[in-house]
Amino acid sequence: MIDLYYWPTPNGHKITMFLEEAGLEYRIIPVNIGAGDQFKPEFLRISPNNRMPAIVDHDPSGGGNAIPVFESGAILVYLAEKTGKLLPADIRGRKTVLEWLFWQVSGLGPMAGQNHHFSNYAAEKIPYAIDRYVKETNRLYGVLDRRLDGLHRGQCLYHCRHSGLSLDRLVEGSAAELGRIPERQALV
Ligand SMILES: N[C@@H](CCC(=O)N[C@@H](CS)C(=O)NCC(=O)O)C(=O)O
Repeated sequence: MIDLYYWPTPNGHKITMFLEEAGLEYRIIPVNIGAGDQFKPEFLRISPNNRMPAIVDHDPSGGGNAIPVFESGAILVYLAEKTGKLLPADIRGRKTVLEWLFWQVSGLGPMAGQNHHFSNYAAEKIPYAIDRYVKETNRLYGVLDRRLDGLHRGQCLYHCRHSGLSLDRLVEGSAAELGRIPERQALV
């Protein structure tokens, strides 16, 4: 059984999407980030960065004590290695998936977050900050568009030839996109 410390945000959805796709049994433990649950000491022991998502795997491969994992990218790789799903074993496919996974967690996620903060939530409207993050987010969406366009045109890279949905597509794609694609095998 996997405990998922979760709140319904894009970072949380990444993990529920994986768990559903892989058919793993899990239990959701809500972390209400609006109410400050992420700062509770018991959560800090699992997620030292005070952010959700995090998981605790009570049935780790090879047995032993339960394993806590924080950071969405690390959780996805952990689950992929645990199940053998969505992360190709071959060197080329694996590196491609990890490239796009790292791209998402280090680029698109944080930049879109800053964009939304300065554009929508900041009490003081700072044109320089808004311009900087809007431009960078647009650039990243352009990168994503070209990647998805290439995949849809059948120009996908080595790992795409293998069956199953891979982790980079899961991270890039939205739930809507997953539902839109008729044949999963056609994806990868
Ligand atoms: N790098 C982290 C980011 C996680 C993250 O930003 N989580 C947000 C919700 S999407 C959060 O917990 N925010 C709580 C806060 O800002 O205090 C990951 O990929 O897991």
